Amino acid sequence: MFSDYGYSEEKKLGKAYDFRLLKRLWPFTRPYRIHLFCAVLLIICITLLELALPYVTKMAIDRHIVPDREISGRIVGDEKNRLLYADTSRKEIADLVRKYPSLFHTDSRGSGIALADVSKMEMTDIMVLRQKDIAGVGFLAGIFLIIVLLDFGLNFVQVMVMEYAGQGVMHDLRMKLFSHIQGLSVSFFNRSPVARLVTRTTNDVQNMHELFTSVIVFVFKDVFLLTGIAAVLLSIRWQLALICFTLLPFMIWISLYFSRQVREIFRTLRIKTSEINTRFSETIGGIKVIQLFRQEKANYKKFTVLNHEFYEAGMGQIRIFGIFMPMIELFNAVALALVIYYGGRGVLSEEVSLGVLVAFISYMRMFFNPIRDIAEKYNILQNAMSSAERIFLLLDTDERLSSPEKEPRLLQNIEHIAFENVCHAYVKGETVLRDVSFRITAGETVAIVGPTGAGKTSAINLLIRFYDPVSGCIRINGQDIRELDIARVRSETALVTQDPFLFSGTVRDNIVQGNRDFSEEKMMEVLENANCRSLIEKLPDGLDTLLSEGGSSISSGERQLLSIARAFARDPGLILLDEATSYIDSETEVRIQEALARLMENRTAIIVAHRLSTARSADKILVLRQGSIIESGNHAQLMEKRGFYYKLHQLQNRSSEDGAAPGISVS
Ligand code: M5T
Ligand code: MG
Repeated sequence: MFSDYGYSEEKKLGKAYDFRLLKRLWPFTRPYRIHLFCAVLLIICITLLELALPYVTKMAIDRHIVPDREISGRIVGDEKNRLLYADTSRKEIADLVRKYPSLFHTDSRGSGIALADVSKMEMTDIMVLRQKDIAGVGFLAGIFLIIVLLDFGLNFVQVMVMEYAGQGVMHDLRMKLFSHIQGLSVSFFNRSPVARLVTRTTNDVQNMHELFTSVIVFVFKDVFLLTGIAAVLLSIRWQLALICFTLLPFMIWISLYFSRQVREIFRTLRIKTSEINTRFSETIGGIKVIQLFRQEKANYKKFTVLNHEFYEAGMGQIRIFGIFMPMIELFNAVALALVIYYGGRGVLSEEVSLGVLVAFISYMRMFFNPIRDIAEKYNILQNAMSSAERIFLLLDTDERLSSPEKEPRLLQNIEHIAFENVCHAYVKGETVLRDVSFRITAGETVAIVGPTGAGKTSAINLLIRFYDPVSGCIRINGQDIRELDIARVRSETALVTQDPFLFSGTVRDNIVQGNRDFSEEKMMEVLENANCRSLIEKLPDGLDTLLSEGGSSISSGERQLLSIARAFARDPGLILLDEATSYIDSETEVRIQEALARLMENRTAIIVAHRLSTARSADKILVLRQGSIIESGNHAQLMEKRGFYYKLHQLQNRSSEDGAAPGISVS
C-alpha cells in the first residue's frame, strides 16, 4: 500500500459552497457570534448610509438648484412658463419685485418669476431672491458631509469588529490544529511531509480568515446594496430602472463564466505553490547531499520548470482578470450611456427631473462594484472551502493510540517488563518483529544486538508505545501497556535515541526539559554524572549557549552526551537506550560509556548495543535477526554457543583491529 503523502489533497477542487463544511466551521465562530452579528448590523447601516448619498444629491438638485414642481410645490404654471413664487412678505424680496416689474407676474397666488428669467436679474439680486434655496443647499451639503463622516466611523468600527472575530477564529483554529497534530501518533508523521503540515497551520488557516473578513459579511453587504439600489431605482423611476436591468443577465453570465475560468487557474496556482514549498524545504534540508553529489544544476533545472509553471499560471490569472475587469467596466459604461440617453430625453421632455438623472448615474456606478467583485469573492470562497476541507481532513485524522476504556491503572514502580509473542509491521505485510518474547526484572540490563534493520529500534518504539504491536502484547508489572496510562510510563522512562534530537534553545533548557524547579546543585550533579562538564565549559556561554535547530551546531558525540544528561535530569526508573551507530573518537567514546554505565546503575535498562563492549556487561543479551530472537543468554553463554553472536563478535574484533569503526551492525 503506497501513500501519495497527501499530495492529491492539494489537487482537489473545492466546491465554492459546501454547507457541510460551513456547518463544521460554525462552532469556531461561536465565541464571536456577537461580533459577527454586530459586523452584519454595521454593514447594513453603512450600506444604508451609502445609499443615502446620491439621494441627498438628488434632493439638493430637485428642491433647490432646479426646483421641480412635484417636489417643491413652489412652481406652477404651464409647461413653458413655470413660475418661481417670491415671498413678498419679506421686504428685500418685495423690493426686487418692484425693481424688475417686467419679469414678475402677479396672479392670485402672488408674484412669481419664470425660472428662465431669473438669469436676467443682477447677480446680487439673484442671491437675495434665492436665499432660501442657498440655505437649503448648504443644509443638504452639511447632511452629506455628516453621512460621509458617519460612514467613515462606522466603517472603521466594522473593520475592527470583523478583524477581531476573524483573527480570533484564526487563532483558535491554529491552536486546535497544533494541539491536534501534537497528539497524533508517530506513525502519522511517517506518512506526512512536513511542508504540508506547515501549510495547514499557515496558508490554510489564513484562507479561513479571508473567508470571514472578506466574504461572509460582505455577501450581506453586496446583496443588501444590490437590492437596496434596485429598490431605490425602481421607486424613483421604474421605467429607467428596467432599461438598465436588461443588462443584468449578461453580466451574471459573464461573471459565472469567468469564475469558472479563474477557478481552474487558482487550483493550478495552489498546487504549484505547495510544490514550490516542498522543493524549497527539501533543498534546504538536503543541502549537504545536494552539494556533495553536485546536484545543484539538476535541482536548479527542476526548480526552473516548476517556477515557470507557476509564472504561467499567474500570468493566466492576470490575463483573465485583465479581460474580465474591463468587460464589467464596459457594461457599466453601456448602462450609463443608456441612463444618459433615456434619462436625458426624460429631462428634456420634463418627464424626469434633473435630480433623478444625477442620482441614477451615481447609483448605476455603485451597482456595478459588487458585481465586479463577485468573481473575486467566489474564488476566495472556493479557496477557503478547499482549505477548510483540508483542515478538517487533518482534524479528522484520529490516529491516536487507543486509550484504555477502564480507568488506567496507576503505575507504581516498574517491577518487570515482558514482551509476549510480539509481532509488528509498520506497513501491512512487511513484518519487522516476529514473535518476540522476553522478560526483564527491575534492576536488570537487557541488551539487544543484531544486524542493521533487524528491528532493534522498533522493539524500543513499541515499548514506549510510539506504535502498538500488530499482535502479541507488552506487559509492565503484568499489565498490558495498552491499559496503562502511557504518560505515566513515559515519565518513568528516559529514552536516549540513536540520533538524539535537541531543540533550538539553550543547553540548559534542553537538559531540564521544562522542569522549572531544577536547582543549580542538581544541575552540577547531572553534568558531573553525564561527563558533560568539560563540554559545557568549552561552550561560549556555558549552559546558556543557544543551540541551532536540531542541535546541529554541536557534534554528534556532544549531542549524545547532552542527551545522557537529559536522561539523568529526569532520574527515571527505566532507561531505554538506542546506542548511536555513528563513529565517535575513542576519548569521547570512553566518556559516553562511563556516563551510560553510571546512568544504568541501579536502574532497569534495555539497550540496543552496537558495540559489544556495551552488550558484554548486560545481564541478558538478545540477538535479533530479521525480526526474530535467534539467541539469548549472557555474554559467556553466547560465546560458548559459538552461534551468530560469536560470529558478530569475531567480526567486530577483526574490524577494530583493522582500525575501522567499532560496531556490530553487520549482516
Ligand atoms: C527495522 C522499518 C525499517 C526496517 C525495519 C523505525 C522504523 C523502521 N522501519 C519502518 O518502516 N518505520 C520506522 O519508523 O523497520 O527497522 P529498525 O527497527 O529501525 O532496525 P534496527 O534498529 O535494528 O537497525 P539499525 O540500523 O538501527 O541497527 O526495515 O525500514
Ligand atoms: Mg536502530
